[in-house]
Amino acid sequence: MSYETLKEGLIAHGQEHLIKYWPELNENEREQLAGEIGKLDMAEMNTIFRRAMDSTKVILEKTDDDLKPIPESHYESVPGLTKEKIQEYENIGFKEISEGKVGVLLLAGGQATRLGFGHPKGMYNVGLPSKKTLFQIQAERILRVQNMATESTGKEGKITWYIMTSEHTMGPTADYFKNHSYFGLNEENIKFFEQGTLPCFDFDGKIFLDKKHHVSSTPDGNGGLYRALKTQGVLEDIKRRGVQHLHAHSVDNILTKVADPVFIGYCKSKNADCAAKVVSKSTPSEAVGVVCRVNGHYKVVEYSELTDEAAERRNPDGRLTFRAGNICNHYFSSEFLRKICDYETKLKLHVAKKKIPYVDENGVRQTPSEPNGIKLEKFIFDVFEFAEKFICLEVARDVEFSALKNSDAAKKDCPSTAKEDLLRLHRKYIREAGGVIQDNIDVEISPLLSYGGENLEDLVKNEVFAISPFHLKSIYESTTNGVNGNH
Ligand code: UD2
Repeated sequence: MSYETLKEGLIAHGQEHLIKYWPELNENEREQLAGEIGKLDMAEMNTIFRRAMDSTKVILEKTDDDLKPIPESHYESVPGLTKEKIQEYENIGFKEISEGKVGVLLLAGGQATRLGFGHPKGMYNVGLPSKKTLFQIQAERILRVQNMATESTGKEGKITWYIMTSEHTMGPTADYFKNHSYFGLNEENIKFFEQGTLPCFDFDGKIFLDKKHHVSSTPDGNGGLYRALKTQGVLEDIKRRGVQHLHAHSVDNILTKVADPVFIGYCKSKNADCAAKVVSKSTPSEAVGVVCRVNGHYKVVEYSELTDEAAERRNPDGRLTFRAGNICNHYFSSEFLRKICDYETKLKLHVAKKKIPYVDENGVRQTPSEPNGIKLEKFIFDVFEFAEKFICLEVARDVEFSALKNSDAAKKDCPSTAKEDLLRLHRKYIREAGGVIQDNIDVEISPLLSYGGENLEDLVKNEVFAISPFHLKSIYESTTNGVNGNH
C-alpha cells in the first residue's frame, strides 16, 4: 500500500495520527506500521468503538424479575446421576470419539498476567511430583480417553485438538509441543490457530500508538474464538474431518476432563447445540458468573449484576437457586459453531477502562497512572442466547474444577491450590480403588494410567501408600521424567 493510499484511508476515518511519525521511521518500521494498519478495517474499527461506548451507557441495573434459573429439564448433575446413566452417556461419548467426531477447542490465548508467568500458561508446572505442565496433563488425558474409547468400541479413538493461541502465545506454544514430540499425540490431529486482536482506543475513539511504528492492541478475548475459527480455516477443517462435537475449555483448570465422553454423550443424547458445564456455587457471595435465563435467553450473569436477594435465594431442598457457576467449559455442535461464526460481528463487546501506554503528540511514550482509554474483549459465553437447545451439566468441583489464575501470594486459584486439589482428588481415587493412603501422602496418578479414577484397582487394592511424593504411572511411561516411583 502506498503512503498516499494509507493516508487517505486514515483521514477518511479520523485516524491519521497513526502515521504522524512516518517521516522518522526507517524502511522496516514503515513496513511494520503499514502492515498493522492495513489489517484494520478502519470503518469497522470506528463502528466497534461506537458500539462499545454505547453499551457502556446502558446503566447496569441489578437483574432480578426477569431472572430465572436453568429449567430442570435442561439441567443434570453428575453427582446426582446413577452409575448406569453416567455409563450410558459415557458410552455414547466413546462411540463419537471412535468415529472421529469429537474435537477439543483449547482456549490458550490468554497472557497469564495475573499469574506473572512470562510464557503461555499451559507451559506452567504447578510442582507435581511428575513436573508435568498443564499442556502435558491435557495431552495425556486425550491419549487416555482415546484408548478408553478404543477399548469400549473396538474401533480406534481419534480426537482432534484445536488449540487457540494469540500473537503472544502462538510461537512459544507451537515450539513447546514440537520440542516435546506432541506428548505422544499424532501431530496430524493437533491444529494451532491464532485469535485476532482489537486496537486500544482513547475515550474519543482514536486508536493509540504503542510505539511510533506499532499500533496498540490486545487479544480480542476468548470470544475471539468465533472469528478465528472462520478466518483461520478451522471451521473448514472441522467440516473436512467430520467433527460434530466440540468441547471448548480454558487452559488453566488443572482438573479439566478433556474431551469428556460423559459431557459429549449427555449433549448428544439431548440433541443440544450448546451447553455449559457448571459447578455449584460454594456460597451466595462467591464471585463467579452464574448461568441462567434472562428474559428467556440463556446467559452468564456476572456476580455484580445479581441482587443480594437473588444470590441468596434457595430452593425448598436448601440449594441455591442461582448456583450454576460458570467454569469456562462448554460444548458446541459443529453446526451451531458454523451458524454463530456467521454473525460473530454482532457479539457483545465488553469494555474495560485501562491505563494504556501510548506515544503522545510530542513523540514521547507515556505510561499513564490513571485509566486513559479502553480495551475491548469478546466473551465465549455470549453466544448462549443464540442456542436453540442449551443445556447445563453440573459437575463436582473437587473432581473437575481448580483454576490456576494467580501467583501463590494470592493463596487462591494459584499453583499450590491447583497442585493440592489434584493430589487430593488422586488420593480419593486411590481410596475408591481400595488403596490405603493418609492425607499427608502425595501420590500423583498419571493421566496415561487413569482419566477419572478407572483402571486403578489391580495396582492399588490393599496397597499402603507410605512414600511421598510418588508418581503412579502407566507401564508405557518412561522412568526418567522426574518421578520417584513406578508401577
Ligand atoms: C473465565 C470465565 C468466567 C469463569 C472463569 C473460571 C470468560 C469470559 N470468563 O474468567 O466466567 O468461568 O473463567 O475460571 O470465559 N483466553 C484466550 N484469549 C483471550 C483471553 C482469554 O484464549 O483473549 C483464554 C485464557 O487463556 C483462558 C480462558 O480463555 O484459558 C479464560 O480466560 P481468563 O482467564 O481471562 O478468564 P477469567 O478467569 O477472567
